[in-house]
Amino acid sequence: MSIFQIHKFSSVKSTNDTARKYPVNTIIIADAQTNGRGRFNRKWSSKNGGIYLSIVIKPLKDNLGIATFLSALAVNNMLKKISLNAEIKWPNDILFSGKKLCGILSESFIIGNEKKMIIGIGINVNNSLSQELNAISLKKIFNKALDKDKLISIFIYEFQYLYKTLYLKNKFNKIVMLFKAKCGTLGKRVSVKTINGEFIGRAEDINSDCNLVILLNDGTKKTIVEGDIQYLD
Ligand code: BT5
Repeated sequence: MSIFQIHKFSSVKSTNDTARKYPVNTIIIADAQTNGRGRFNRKWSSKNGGIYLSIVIKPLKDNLGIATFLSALAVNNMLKKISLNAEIKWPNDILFSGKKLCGILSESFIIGNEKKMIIGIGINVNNSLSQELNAISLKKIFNKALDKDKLISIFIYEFQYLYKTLYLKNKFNKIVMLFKAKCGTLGKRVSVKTINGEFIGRAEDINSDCNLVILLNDGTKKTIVEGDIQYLD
């Protein structure tokens, strides 16, 4: 039994915006988005055939990273169920052969005197993608169209399991631990672009606040709260 109320739309601006009007434990699903967005207000390509959904969750911890990590684990588990071994890239991407298959955008809002946390998840399934994006779809990987509704059900099942057994039980460190175990960023040489400049070093750890710890070339450590990672090796 799903604890989530599901609402489906053919097209919305952004499922994250639609979700604002709904209570905790709601999932908004759209066939397409006219104004899908990524982090830092970047555009998220949202043509028909992809999965675009947002989940309104209970704001238990003042850390959006935990919500993103939880969802990345659920997407990864869903992909495993269709025999796909994908890679999680800190902080919010799922990659396959170095190309982006899924992106996650967690946001929080204060509405009235209520705080809401919304996790937006975009997965490229049967949608076409422009050449300029370093992106890939499941259709491309499997060389055939996949049953999107079936994937959504598997995802919700996996998400609900992790939400109930870890998140609602305040096992945030366990969520970080599982994420670390699946995260391909750790150990790699990376360049990180942040609003405070670019940093180059080896991705060493993810701390309990979901931040990435980089060992810089001069031997010092730098904690990255937000940024874009590029793999150098
Ligand atoms: C993300 O941002 O990866 C978060 C994406 C979240 C999308 C979901 S869909 C449902 C919900 N409603 C929304 O409006 N958003 C969420 P970021 O790490 O900033 O990556 C954005 C970058 O990914 C863009 O600048 C492009 O380079 C690239 N990109 C855009 N569309 C893509 C796609 N469909 N697949 C792969 N890469 C894409």
